[in-house]
Amino acid sequence: MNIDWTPLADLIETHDRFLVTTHVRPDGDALGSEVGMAGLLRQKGKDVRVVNSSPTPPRYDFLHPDGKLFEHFNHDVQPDELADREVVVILDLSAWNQLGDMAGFIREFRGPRVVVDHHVSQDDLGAVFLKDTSAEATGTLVLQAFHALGATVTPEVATGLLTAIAMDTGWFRHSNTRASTMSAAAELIDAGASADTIYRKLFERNTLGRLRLIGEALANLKVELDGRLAYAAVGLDDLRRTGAIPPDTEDLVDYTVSLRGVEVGLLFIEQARGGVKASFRTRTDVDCARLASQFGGGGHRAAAGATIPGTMSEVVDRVVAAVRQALDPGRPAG
Ligand SMILES: [Mn+2]
Repeated sequence: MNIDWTPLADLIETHDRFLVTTHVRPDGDALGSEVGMAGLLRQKGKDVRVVNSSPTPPRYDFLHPDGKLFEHFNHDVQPDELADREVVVILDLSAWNQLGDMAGFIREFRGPRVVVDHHVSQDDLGAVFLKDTSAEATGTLVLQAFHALGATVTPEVATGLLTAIAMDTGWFRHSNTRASTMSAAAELIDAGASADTIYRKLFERNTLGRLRLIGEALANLKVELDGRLAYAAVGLDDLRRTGAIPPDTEDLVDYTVSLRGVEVGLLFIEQARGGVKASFRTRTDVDCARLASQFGGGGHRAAAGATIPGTMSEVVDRVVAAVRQALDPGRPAG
């Protein structure tokens, strides 16, 4: 699927001050795509601020070595300091609830809004949608924008976009990895991204807290339906006890689907602000986006999530019941 990038080209033609943002709890695709989009806009002579509703996880600090690109909304930057922004570019999300603390600001934003994204679920964000749900990552779409707008991929941008694509494909292992994914990666490596350096930054800088948290989560892994469903839960007290921080739970859900015979893997993470984040993964044709949407969330067929009100045990019960129903429709609910 090819996106028509004319709306973005037109906005670049007619505006100067851009705001770039992404979803809460940003991942590699979110932050790497921001590096790319900021690079593209700056190359076009634009004034760019990248402001996120969540802080940048330490795992991704290498994406802005001077520590200045990503600004934390309401912390590094106050809303009134963004009053001069003319256009907002929203990356890797299409749902209001993914904007976190910035949702109110974006709702009231008077200038044009552009969304560049690959998620299936979609709210009416009052935006121009530059979207391809078949893309493996938003980073791939940003790379397409470089081509369409005749911009040069610098080593810094290449590092961001390779991180984006690598993280959303599970380092080129998941079913969304295609020949074109590898071509994009090759182009980015040619442009100056170092795959081995990025790999080490992402996967070989674990903290002791994260490793201990993974150990505890696996020690308490639950298996149901003769091994077709596996799930783990991380409570706030688990974080405290192991010395882990909330972003340390990233990718932990992948262990649940690594178990032989598992069709759906779930990870439940208690949220400091209340409620529980549920992550859904499958390696079969179960539709995770649909499962998550039953709980007000969304995502992709193979990977989705929802933040659900309630205590850990209530949320686990409800979600596990829904997955049981999806895996075994003949069986009575509950
Ligand atoms: Mn993504």
